[in-house]
Amino acid sequence: MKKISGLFLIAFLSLFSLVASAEDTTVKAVGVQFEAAFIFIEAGDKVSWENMNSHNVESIDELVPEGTEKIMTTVGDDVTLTFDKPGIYVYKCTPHWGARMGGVIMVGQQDNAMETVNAYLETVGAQKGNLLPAKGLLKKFIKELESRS
Ligand SMILES: [Cu+2]
Repeated sequence: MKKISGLFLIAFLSLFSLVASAEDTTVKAVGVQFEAAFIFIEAGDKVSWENMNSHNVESIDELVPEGTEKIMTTVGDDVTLTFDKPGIYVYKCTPHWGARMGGVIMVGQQDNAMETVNAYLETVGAQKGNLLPAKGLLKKFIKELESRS
């Protein structure tokens, strides 16, 4: 049997807690970060954001599955959203995007996750501007994906 790495154990425990908590994942705003910044859910699951007193959730149009409805919550509101469509969603906190406050939600098993993320990175590289803070976020997400595979 292969050695069980700490990361594997953490991934396993997160998976276990996802199952145990019945499809509702909580993301907490701490300072100008979302914890956890990267979450993995199944289609139809809910995500709740807490401690959002000066924060919000805004989907980044270029970095979500095609045909996704825009997400734009009110700054200060704790919200719960349901993700029905599989894919990879990148979102930001509008007021703190300059500080790279954002996150990534992967909905469903994505066999082409790495390709999708690389395509997102190309889009960021081509458009720059307001998309630039997504670069570091996506690179960290790649590391997370690698640690899970
Ligand atoms: Cu914020």
